[in-house]
Amino acid sequence: MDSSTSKGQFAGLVELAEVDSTNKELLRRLDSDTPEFFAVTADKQTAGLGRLGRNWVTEAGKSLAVSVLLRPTSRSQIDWITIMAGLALSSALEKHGLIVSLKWPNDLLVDGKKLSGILAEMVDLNTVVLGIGINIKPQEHSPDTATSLQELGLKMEKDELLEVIATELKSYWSRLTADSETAIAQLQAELLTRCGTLGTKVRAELPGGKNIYGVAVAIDETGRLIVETPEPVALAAADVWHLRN
Ligand code: BT5
Repeated sequence: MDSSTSKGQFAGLVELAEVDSTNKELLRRLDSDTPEFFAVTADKQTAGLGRLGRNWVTEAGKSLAVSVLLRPTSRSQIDWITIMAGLALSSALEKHGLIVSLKWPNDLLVDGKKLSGILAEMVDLNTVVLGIGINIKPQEHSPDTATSLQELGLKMEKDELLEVIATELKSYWSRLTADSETAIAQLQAELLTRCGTLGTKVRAELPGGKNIYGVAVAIDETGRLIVETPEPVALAAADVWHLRN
C-alpha cells in the first residue's frame, strides 16, 4: 500500500513494502504543510541509514523502520529529540516486560547487543525527521552485535509495536513541547536509571576520529555527554564504547 492513511497516533501514515530509506522517503514527501506526526514506514529498506552515512539493515518482515515528522519550536527541543525518543522507546518496551539500556546518544541495547537505533535529521529549526529502527526478528545481514525482540522473548507484530511506540513517543514529545524546561529535567532524571553510559568508563570517538577515554558522569541540559578525562569534556556528537569498569 502506498497511500497515506490516518492510522492510530499518526497524522498520516505511508506504508511501503520497500524503500531505500524511510527518512529519505519522508524528506521527499515533505512540504511546508506536512503535519507533525506524519510518518513513513517500510517493510524493507534497501539503503537504511545509520549515522555518518553508515548502513542500517532492515530485511522484509523482520524489522520496524519508521520515520516520523516532528515540528520543534525551540532549539532545546531539537537538542533532546534523539534522547527523548530513546527514553520513549525504552519506556514503551518496559511496559511489555523488556528492560533495555540506552547507550548515549542513540542506541537501545540489551546485554550489550543493539536492538534499536535512532537517526534524527534536522531539515530546519522547525522540521526534524525522526527515524527509528527496531529489530523484531533475527536478520541474515545484521551484525553479530545485533539482537531482536524475538531473541529476547518478546513476541510482537510490527503493527502492534508501531502503535505502542507511537503512543509513548507522542506522550514524551507533548511534554517536551508543552514545557521544555520541566520535561528536560524529567528526562535527565530518567536517564539516571535508563542510560547505561552514565557512570561507565568509555572510549568516545569524536567526529574527526580523535579518541578520548574517561568516565561518563552526566548528560547536561543540552543533551551533551560529560566525560571526565579527568578534565570534564562535553560531547555533542561521538561514537561511544562502554569499557569494563
Ligand atoms: C543508528 O546509526 O543506529 C541509526 C539507525 C536508524 C535506522 C532508522 S530505520 C528508519 C529510519 N530510516 C533510515 O534510513 N534510518 C532510520 P548508528 O549509530 O550509526 O549505527 C549503525 C551501525 O549499527 C552499523 O554500522 C552497524 O554496525 C549496526 N547495525 C546496522 N544494522 C543493524 C541492525 N538492524 N541491528 C543492530 N545493529 C545494526
